[in-house]
Amino acid sequence: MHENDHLKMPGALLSKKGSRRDFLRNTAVTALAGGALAACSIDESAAQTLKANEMDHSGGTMAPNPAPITPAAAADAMDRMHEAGIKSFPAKTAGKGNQLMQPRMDGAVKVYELTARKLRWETAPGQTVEGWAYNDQIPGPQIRVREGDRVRLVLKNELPESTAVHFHGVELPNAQDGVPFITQPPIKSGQTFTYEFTAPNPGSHMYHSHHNAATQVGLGMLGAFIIEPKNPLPIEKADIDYVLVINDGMHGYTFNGKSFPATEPIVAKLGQKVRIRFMNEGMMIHPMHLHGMHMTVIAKDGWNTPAPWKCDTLNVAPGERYDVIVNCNNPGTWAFHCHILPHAESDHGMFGMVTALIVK
Ligand SMILES: [Cu+2]
Repeated sequence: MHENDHLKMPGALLSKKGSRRDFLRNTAVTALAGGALAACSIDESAAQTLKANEMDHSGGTMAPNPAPITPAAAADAMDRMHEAGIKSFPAKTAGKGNQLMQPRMDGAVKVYELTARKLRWETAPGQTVEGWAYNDQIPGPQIRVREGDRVRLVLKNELPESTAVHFHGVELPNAQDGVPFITQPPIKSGQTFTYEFTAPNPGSHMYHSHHNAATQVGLGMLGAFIIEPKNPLPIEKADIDYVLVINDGMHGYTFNGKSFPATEPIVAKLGQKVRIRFMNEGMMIHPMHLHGMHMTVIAKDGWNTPAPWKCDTLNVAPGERYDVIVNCNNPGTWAFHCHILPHAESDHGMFGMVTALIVK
């Protein structure tokens, strides 16, 4: 593939092609690292078996390999690939996004300095793509301020094209809204632009590019912008506060910039309460489904729900944020994934929008 082909390709297509090819290579590598016997030959034969099987179904052509493939062997090969993917979870990759950023204080003003630039980003083991990022992270650094804080965000643009930062969901004075030609000139390559405001409506918000956004956000120019309330409700109190940014751009189907098996599990102790802040920065709806326990929805787009409501599958549309509480009362490792199944699983195993909630 040419280096810039991903700019033209729909993310889903890239994800599927990339994941199938790379998944085999990756699982072989991770299985070997874990000491599994003959992992490479298992995976290669599994791939050939499945490929031959697919050919039999599609055109009735002869399998390219000498040995005839039995359906049972093909089924076993499929199982081995699924198992290898699960066993490698959580797989290590270079780079971690969504890291909490500490501001620099200028008097009483919290100053966040961001630089937008290109990088290489590993979404799953061995699967490295071009990314456009804030401070070399995808998602960009997690910004958390308190309602009423004075906030200054300074963006330096080292990208080859213009950009701007929009604070999605934050009810700001018009001049701070970050939309080129509506509220500000574009921040051209090499320029620096400063936003400053007093943090208004609390809740789970986002920041992202609002210029050539399908490309820029798809390549990683997004992050969580959380305004903590002065007076939190009792139901908001949780032992673990986890931000889960969903995206489906050029990097495929990702949670916090990573695809399964490189996604990060949420780990809790029995009896703990976990708050999950879903943020969809993608272009598709992703029904997030948790096994074993229900989720209690306490806020939508940062606004507290009139009455909390329960579910196990929660549709998160582009631009939406939902805050949920999970009462971790059921021990075990629970699958936690998007329920549009082609975003999560193929005949080669799980990929993309899959992680786990582990209750110990
Ligand atoms: Cu999905």
